[in-house]
Amino acid sequence: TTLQSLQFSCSRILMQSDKGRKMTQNLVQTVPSQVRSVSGHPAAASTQMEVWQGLSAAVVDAIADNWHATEQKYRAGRMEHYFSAEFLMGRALLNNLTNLGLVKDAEKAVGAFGQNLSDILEQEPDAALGNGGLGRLAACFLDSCATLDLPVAGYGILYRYGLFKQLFSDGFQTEHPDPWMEEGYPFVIRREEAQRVVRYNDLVVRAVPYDMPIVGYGTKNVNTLRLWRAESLEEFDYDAFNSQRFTDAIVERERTADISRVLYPNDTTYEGKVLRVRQQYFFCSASLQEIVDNYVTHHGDDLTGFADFNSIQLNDTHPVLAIPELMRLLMDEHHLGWEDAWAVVSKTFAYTNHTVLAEALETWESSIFEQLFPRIMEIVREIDRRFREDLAARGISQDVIDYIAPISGSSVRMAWIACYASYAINGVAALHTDILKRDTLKDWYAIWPERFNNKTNGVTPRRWLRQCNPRLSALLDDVTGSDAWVKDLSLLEGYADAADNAVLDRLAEIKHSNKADFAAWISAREGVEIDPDAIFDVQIKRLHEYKRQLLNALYILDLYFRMKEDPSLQVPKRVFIFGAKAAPGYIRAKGVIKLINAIAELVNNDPVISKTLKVVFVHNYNVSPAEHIIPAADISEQISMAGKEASGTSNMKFMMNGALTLGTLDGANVEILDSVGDDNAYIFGATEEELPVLRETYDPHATYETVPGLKRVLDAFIDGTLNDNGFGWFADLRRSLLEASYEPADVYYVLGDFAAYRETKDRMAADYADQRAWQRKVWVNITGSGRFSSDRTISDYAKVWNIQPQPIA
Ligand code: NBG
Repeated sequence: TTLQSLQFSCSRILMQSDKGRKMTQNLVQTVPSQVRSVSGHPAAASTQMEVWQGLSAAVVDAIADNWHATEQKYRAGRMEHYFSAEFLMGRALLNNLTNLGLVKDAEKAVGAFGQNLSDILEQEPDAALGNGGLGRLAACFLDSCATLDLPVAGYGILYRYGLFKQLFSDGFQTEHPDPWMEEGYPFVIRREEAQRVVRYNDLVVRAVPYDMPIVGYGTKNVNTLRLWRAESLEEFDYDAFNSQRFTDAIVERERTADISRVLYPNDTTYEGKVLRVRQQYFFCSASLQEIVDNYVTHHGDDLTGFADFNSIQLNDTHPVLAIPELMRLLMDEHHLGWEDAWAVVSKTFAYTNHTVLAEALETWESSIFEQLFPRIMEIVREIDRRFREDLAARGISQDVIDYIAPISGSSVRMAWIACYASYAINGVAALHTDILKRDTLKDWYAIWPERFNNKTNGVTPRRWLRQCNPRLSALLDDVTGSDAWVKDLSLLEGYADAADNAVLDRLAEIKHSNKADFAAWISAREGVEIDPDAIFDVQIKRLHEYKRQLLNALYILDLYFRMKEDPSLQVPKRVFIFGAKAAPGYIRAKGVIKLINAIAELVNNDPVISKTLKVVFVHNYNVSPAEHIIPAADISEQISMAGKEASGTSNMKFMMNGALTLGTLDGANVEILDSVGDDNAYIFGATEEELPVLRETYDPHATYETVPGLKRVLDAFIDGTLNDNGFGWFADLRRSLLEASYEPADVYYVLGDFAAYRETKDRMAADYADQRAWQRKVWVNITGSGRFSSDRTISDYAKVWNIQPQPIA
């Protein structure tokens, strides 16, 4: 099976088309010497890892001139700076080869000394410097900015350990470190000369930048992601070392290294507060120092014009410390008065909110700020004082002022600082932005409505279609007559009616081949055999109660019981596929993982049922697995409780790859439905508008008693059918749905939506039998996905940012 999976990867690569995309010299000449210098051996005697290193170095070599030219050009003009604690980049090599049109060359280059490109690509670790949607969005945005020649740079942290590696032990999630660049990573270049010093009250550290080239598709421009790494001012304290205090000498070094050691494995809330704040300040301060210095170099030392040349997007509240830090730099180091500095700051920042979950609006104890950087705290207090004055003068009530002031008692509220200082505030889908205006940020909206705007998320069609689905990509080339759609996905709209039977048949074949490839991959990776003729029904995203993986699990268990009860029941073949990590401290989420694995065991080991149903939980879900899963999916599960998923982005990737949405009217699902129409998506469940009314009379226990099948399913949690090894987690899950004394029962309306979900999902599976009709829907989805390209999102942002394309000569 490993062989199969390799052959599969191989065919994927060979299918890549480089038509007209070739930008640089032949790799066949450069690769062998790069490999030799990495390994110290002839290329033919080098390991696959060494070949990966050498080929990657050759790619960096191929883009070096353009990268430099792009940087020079951008730095002299107006730039946007994208500040984000997370960039979930995934693998770089194939993406770069694809964008540069060098896939065939690379094949040939490594083939010349007996290597196979697909094997080489498998050597690369995922750069998992993000948790989920928020970090992957940042990565898609960088791809679009480069492809559109926009002067945008990303800034973040070079975490030594990315998001934890997930394994299953007895069906339980276990977490393991992810030292992703320990063997060397050619796609980040250390810029010794550009290092800065970041000062805390109790620690002074060096911030050393590592630059990652961001190669655009079919353009010469190469943008930059700058990731900062913390290092001690001196390698270690020689005095301590010489006087035999070895430990002391090392302690300081480790305290510094802690800052860029590990990404926080949490989607919504954060632990390890002091360290977390230290990290946030670290990359904000270093990045701002650089941006300010660059301004001085090009425009002189009158900083009042700073915002004419610089704008900064705050990706959620994690980089909000940049606001007081820029105030500090302008006042303390460049001698502006408060008013002038504030005038600059309030024209510089824009803020993206990514969630309405209350626990995610970061607040920090002011004591943490006092301890780490008293001067920043002083500035925050002054922002707070002036804010209160400002709002009182506008006649805002004291209640409202107290509620939205930057400081409340002993806590500092990062979202409120962002809202006050930013010239623009956006949500990430139309519904989400509405909820912000009407609810989460309503007091801000009342005062500054002009600041609010929507930017519906998008995903890059390069990685998420061109690169991961070469078969479909080739079909789109054929139907549209060129690859122009890769840079302008909206072109596909014009072909919505172009699907004759020949195209529909090809669509079906493509999906089937992708599913066969995926079956080989899953067999090698998870040891489960699945049938490509089955319906592949997929839910991949972080594990969270609001995303309702539990609802999906209830359905599967109910279907299992229905089939047991009535062996004559006609059920189409199905494979239910999951991928999800739970935050390590989020026990209930871990309970759902164990539950799904227990259901998988029950179903897959049943000699009769397993002929029709299979359940697969893909461990360590990440960007690379997503690239295998998405092209093979038939059904895209987007089943969050309405009003909770800000946007979602896997919904867009699935749509682009021809999976049909089974979803609630939540996040960007609303816009997907708008794009494809009622006949081409499967929508169910309570709407965000209906929920408050429904809740007034909602009785989960009555639902459990009356909706056929629910009682049987929930009782299986505790009657020994499913086993959680005595942890009591399944009983807890059941209680969370049923018992009001425990906490408000069924907060996420799982039981309330169950009947509608089951009806819709059953109907969807039945519809699959008519392949012509199904493929027609698939085609409408693919051709209607243009507005979910991150190129569209970024073009919208570019207007807010007031930047224009700057192609290099
Ligand atoms: C996530 C939302 C998703 C959204 C991404 C990108 C956080 C805090 N939010 O719905 O849950 O698609 O952000 O905007 O990770």
